[in-house]
Amino acid sequence: MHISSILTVFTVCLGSALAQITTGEKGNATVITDNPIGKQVSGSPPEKPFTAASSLDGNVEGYVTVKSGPGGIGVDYIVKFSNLPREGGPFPFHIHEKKVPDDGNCTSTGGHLDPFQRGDDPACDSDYPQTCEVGDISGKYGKIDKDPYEATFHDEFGSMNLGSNASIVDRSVVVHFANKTRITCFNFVDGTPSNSTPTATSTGGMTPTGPSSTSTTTVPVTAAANALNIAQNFGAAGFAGLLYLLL
Ligand SMILES: *[C@@H]1O[C@H](CO)[C@@H](O)[C@H](O)[C@H]1NC(C)=O
Ligand SMILES: *[C@@H]1O[C@H](CO)[C@@H](O)[C@H](O)[C@H]1NC(C)=O
Ligand SMILES: *[C@@H]1O[C@H](CO)[C@@H](O)[C@H](O)[C@H]1NC(C)=O
Ligand SMILES: *[C@@H]1O[C@H](CO)[C@@H](O)[C@H](O)[C@H]1NC(C)=O
Ligand SMILES: [Cu+2]
Repeated sequence: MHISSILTVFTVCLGSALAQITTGEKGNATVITDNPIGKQVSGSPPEKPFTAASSLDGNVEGYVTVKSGPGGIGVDYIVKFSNLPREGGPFPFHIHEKKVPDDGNCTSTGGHLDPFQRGDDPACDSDYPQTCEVGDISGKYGKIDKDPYEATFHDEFGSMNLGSNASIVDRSVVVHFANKTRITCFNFVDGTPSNSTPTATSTGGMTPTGPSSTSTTTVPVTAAANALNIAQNFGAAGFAGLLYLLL
């Protein structure tokens, strides 16, 4: 075999290996560097699921909190889900493009947040998160595979700025069965402690509440553990603010 044919074979193989990475039609996701320090949003599932199933008792509980990453680079997700259906998992979850309307219809949230037009087929390669849909959280970081499920992950591609094509704040979260059926969905609200105290006004079942509302779940939490939880989720400053509100 001539060197040139070996090189040709090598080049062809390399080419097809690279071709297997699917990227967005508009390229790879952009690393976001201008997220406002301290900005945070949070949301929780409503009382009733969108799709009821015999394997589900009430609705999925928990929250998704998103905050600006260190130095304003990307975002940190703090995720907790419990009371999941007893079958039909593992459960994917994503940031969807549109907010949940007042009627709670999860179908109306559209598709995944996908400014670079990657699409969800074929499934994204989590080794290269920049090639995934910005909103494909479980594609990049894993599906909900236990109950309770708790995870935190840093994502460089989410924006906390309204108006950015990768903005998370005015979107929704959808939790699915493995077969893609939408179980529940919810919007984000500003994750300031005043919005997540039990006294926050509610306009109905669809209004998401912040992480501290998880104290209403059946999961037993001591006051101290709950305080720690709040402190971890809101940071020291937010916690001080909450204390101020309580006093
Ligand atoms: C996107 O990222 C992948 C993985 O790093 C890389 O192979 C590919 O060349 C990148 N595509 C573009 C258009 O930048
Ligand atoms: C999807 O999975 C759930 C849970 O197993 C089941 O209740 C539902 O009927 C399935 N939906 C479809 C369209 O297959
Ligand atoms: C939800 O909205 C979709 C279209 O967005 C519609 O086809 C469907 O009938 C609605 N479902 C309910 C339960 O209202
Ligand atoms: C999204 O916004 C970023 C930052 O402004 C920009 O670099 C990128 O090209 C935009 N992407 C698309 C698909 O419009
Ligand atoms: Cu989804």
